[in-house]
Amino acid sequence: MNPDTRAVSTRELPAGTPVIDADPFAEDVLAAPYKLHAEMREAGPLVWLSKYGIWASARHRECADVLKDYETFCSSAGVGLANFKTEPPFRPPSLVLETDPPEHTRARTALARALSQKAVTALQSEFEAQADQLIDRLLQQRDIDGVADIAIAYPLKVFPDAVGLNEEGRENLLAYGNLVFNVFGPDNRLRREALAISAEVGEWIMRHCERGALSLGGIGDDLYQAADQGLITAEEAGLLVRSLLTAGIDTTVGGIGNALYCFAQHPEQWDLLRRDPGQAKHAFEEVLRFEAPVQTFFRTSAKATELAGTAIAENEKILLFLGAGNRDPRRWPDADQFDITRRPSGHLAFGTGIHRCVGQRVAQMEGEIILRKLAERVERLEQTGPAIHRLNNTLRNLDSLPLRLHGA
Ligand code: OVM
Repeated sequence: MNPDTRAVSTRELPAGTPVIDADPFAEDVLAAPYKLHAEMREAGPLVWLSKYGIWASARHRECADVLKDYETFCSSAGVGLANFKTEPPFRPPSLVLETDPPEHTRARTALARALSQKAVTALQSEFEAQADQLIDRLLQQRDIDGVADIAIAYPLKVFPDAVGLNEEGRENLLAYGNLVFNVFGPDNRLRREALAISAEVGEWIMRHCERGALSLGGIGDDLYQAADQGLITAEEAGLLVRSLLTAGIDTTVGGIGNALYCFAQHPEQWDLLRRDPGQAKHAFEEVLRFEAPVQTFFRTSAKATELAGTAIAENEKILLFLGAGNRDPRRWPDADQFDITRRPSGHLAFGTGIHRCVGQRVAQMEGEIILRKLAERVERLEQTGPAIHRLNNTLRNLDSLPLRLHGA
């Protein structure tokens, strides 16, 4: 059934349930979501979204509690609005994102090995060299687009290189991530446009997940070696490469773009980072708290349960506003303030629990390196035009950020 037109108003809600009629996936809300986030957060720990007939939470505690209780709130029915038990998924489900234990555990183990601290540390010097080269070029250019020239250019070079892909057709990686994250949302324009290109882009992606498309010694090859060792099948290795290519690009593009946006908008915070570029890792975490690239994920109740005193039936969707939880004043003082001196740990931008981002060390390294090197070499990030957001049902991402780089 079309999730937009489900007859939901008839459901009998527990007495006192806060009802939100606004559509969090409306385009004006996606462009500026934080006002509605605050409304939902203040309405209660758990709210009912009447437009979709689902539960939602915009508070830090409840989002974290749901993510940690993977037995009650499962992922195998999909982590978007569509319920895989009643609507067939648009692509074979992810072996790691859209599964529960015990299936999840094996896939996760293979990915965690390929993305271990040791594997990530081995990438560091190349990631640093690529950042240096990029910044050399951009300081000559001076007037740049922070999104195209840094937030896209850097991750789209270093991460597919690390996975083992060749250079050709990498724009398909951006298109694919963008479309998968749109498909998590309701049946709106963004989702329909994503589905319209999913066959063609998906076919390109699947071809590049094959063993023959991946260079030896890369992260992708490591997953096929796990198949050689019998930990997973070769077919599973291909689908796990697909997970890397789905989750590993648009998310880090968003993180780096949002970082440039935060610092362009808060020059006093850039001055603080410039005084101690060693704080770049910490500062990137504050960016992720403040402007989480992945704003939302859903779970589905695997059994009847209770959350924050409210009864939830079996097989109901619950939408978790991670980006709103990250600005919950119950968890952080002055939560709506971008402040790199605060303690941002505990933010939900990587999720939490058994599905917490398995690639987070790669993402953190990309963000840390690019911010540290920019802070060492750029005195001022002057915003020379309007920041334009790229609307997506899940991601908070920029499309354009005109900048003038003032060399130090
Ligand atoms: C996957 C996948 C897709 C989207 C997001 C994600 C943030 C994972 O295909 O496994 O994690």
